Amino acid sequence: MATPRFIQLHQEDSAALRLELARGLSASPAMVSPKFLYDALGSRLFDAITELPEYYPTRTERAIFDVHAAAMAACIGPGRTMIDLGAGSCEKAARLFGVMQPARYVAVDISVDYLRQALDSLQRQHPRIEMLGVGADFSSSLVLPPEAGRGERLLFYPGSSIGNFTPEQALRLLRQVRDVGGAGGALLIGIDLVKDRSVLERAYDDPLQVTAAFNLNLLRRLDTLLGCDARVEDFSHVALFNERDSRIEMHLQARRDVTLRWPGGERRLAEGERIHTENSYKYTVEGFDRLLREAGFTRTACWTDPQRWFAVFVAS
Ligand code: AVJ
Repeated sequence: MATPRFIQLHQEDSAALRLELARGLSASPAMVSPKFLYDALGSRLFDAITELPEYYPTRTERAIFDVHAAAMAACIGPGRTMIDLGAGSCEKAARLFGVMQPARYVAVDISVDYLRQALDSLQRQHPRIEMLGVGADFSSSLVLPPEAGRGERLLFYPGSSIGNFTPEQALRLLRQVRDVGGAGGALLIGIDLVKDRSVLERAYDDPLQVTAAFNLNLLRRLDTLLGCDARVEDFSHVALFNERDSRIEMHLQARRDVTLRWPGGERRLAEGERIHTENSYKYTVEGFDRLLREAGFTRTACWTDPQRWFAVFVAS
């Protein structure tokens, strides 16, 4: 039986991460990249978010696949190398193996360690699919190791994860995806759509406060990674829909005047001042289709749920 292989590409060192955090906290307005939301606890809290009734993206995307995956597969064709960007538990891709029939599966995530367990058990269930785990941060640049092979590629980027990037950054990434996919390449991508403000804001500020915990957990990471003495009690979770920029923003808002101190720096925040922690861009079907074409994709198809809350695109 085949066994999965694993490769860790370059990993950011702790000095670089400290510098990035210190710079962000010193900026005006203060900001911290959403990539810091996902430590072991943060990843679990995100998984819990996906179970919330208010957080519609995960289950809506799943429902779209349940109804339309066969039609998507007809556009894509079998025998491809399926490259999963931000694979995590590999669960979303695994649900599609039956209908997409990939020859090879390449799971990419920041930490290769997180992929080991998932891929080992997945390989047992799908002994005929060749599997490779790649540890890489593709947010700055998307490069795959030669081990990913030269078969026809299907890039898989579900969950509206591309929403964390500005449209300019998203365009850059989509161009890289097109390049990595090559001549016969295809992209299968999930996109959250613009909708009523109240629906959007409840999805990011749920009554059970799981999203608040997810956001506030960032303060604990400031302590671990930067040695910054931020106190969770000093901040509250804020999520708002910025209609002009078509994005949900998450912030940590100071409940009182706060001074954050870390080795080599400090940042004062007045009561009510915020640290910007995440953007989650929402697109229209037309707007995202335009972005795909700008990125060099010439054929696109799109499926949505009946409420048109979420969209899945196939582009080639
Ligand atoms: C993982 C980036 C798709 O933007 O909806 C969920 C992250 N943040 N709740 C999103 C998130 C707050 C999520 N993405």
